[in-house]
Amino acid sequence: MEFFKGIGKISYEGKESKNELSFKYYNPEEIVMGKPMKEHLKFAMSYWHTLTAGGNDQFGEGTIVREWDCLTPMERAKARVKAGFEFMEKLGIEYFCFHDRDIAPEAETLAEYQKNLDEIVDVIEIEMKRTGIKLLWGTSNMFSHPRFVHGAATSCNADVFAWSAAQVKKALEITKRLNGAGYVFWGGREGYETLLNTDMKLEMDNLARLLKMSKEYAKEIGFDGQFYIEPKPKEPTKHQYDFDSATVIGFLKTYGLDKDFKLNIEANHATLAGHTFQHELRLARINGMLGSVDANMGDMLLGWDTDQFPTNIYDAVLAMYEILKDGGFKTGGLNFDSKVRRASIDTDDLFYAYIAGMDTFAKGLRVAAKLIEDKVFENVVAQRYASYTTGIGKEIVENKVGLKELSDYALKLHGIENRSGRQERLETILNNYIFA
Ligand code: XUL
Ligand code: CO
Repeated sequence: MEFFKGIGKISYEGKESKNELSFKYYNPEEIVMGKPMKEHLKFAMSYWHTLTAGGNDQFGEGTIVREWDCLTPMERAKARVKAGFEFMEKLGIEYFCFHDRDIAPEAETLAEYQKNLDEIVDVIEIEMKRTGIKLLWGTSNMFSHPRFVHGAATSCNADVFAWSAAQVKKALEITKRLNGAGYVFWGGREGYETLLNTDMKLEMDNLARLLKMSKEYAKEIGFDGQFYIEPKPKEPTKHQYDFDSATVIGFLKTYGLDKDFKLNIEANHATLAGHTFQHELRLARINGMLGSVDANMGDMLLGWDTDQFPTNIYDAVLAMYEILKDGGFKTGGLNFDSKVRRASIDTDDLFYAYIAGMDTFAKGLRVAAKLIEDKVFENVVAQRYASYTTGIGKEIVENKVGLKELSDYALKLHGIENRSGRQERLETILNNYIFA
């Protein structure tokens, strides 16, 4: 059965093409910096936003009706699998990501729910074999159900901690069964609303405990996929413990978990934290923890996570710049944690959305590669910090001097000369690379 009728395989036609259902920049097999674009970009479909989202928000019900909506819960879940794989095949997307709850309906008991999951995983496994599409990462939804009202691993209720552990255990087993390259922890409700009722120390210790147990269990079952934490500063809780890259890196180091995790950086989460997307990626990169990316964008005028498809070329260039400088994705990829707007109710809106995101990142990749090949920023940065390559600067970075030696040196200085940061010149150069 075909779900997306009337839409065939989307192919690369180049920027002159007038066919809206074609790629203008994403040419999967084209070689950029020694490898095909598709291997650089590793696009993934988010199961939740693509197959289960219905357009509902805090103020209104769902607006989007899909063909599978009229089916019974398990039949609907199976139809979604088929639709998802058809969608990915048509777009040439080779990876997907899911939460346990996205793929199968919850049931009265945990055991029944797990049975539902197994039944759907069977169908997913068949589709993966048929198409060659792979699992980028799996995760567990421990935020939607009312039981997580006080959090999951950080809940004040130990039964909820136990339930969360059971959910992660099963999600890890599924992810291993589907040969997932990674596993994500996004702490949806791992935060607080008020400190007046919160034992912050216990909550953070418990969060680390669950992560440790998960790592141990993964080892036990032979799952060697990469573990990630996805930072987000707020929403749904007022304060989320995984606030941003810097906070997560500090947290992991405090609990001795920094060798076991990398970061999954989401663009809209970066902006919610008051950072640029590039800032979050840079911080992860320089700490050797850049793992994967949730590609989307927020609306600068709205203070929440709008999860829009990324069409901002400036951000895409700078994100790809950081990813290329990190040597490219290893286990990670670009997961479109993005959803169509509530008013985008047609089925083909999904195709337009993904094409827009994929073309934006493809162009971003091309521009970033050219910037790196031409060493545009590298030369500028090298020159800017040249004072650390000789003389007193060299002694500083080689840890050969202390306050006394530096004071002796400074006392002999006759005025200090600084050079221009040349920001506007650099912004112009960057624009010219984009416009080219
Ligand atoms: C929520 C979010 C999640 C994670 C996976 O803001 O980004 O969908 O990516 O749980
Ligand atoms: Co995300």
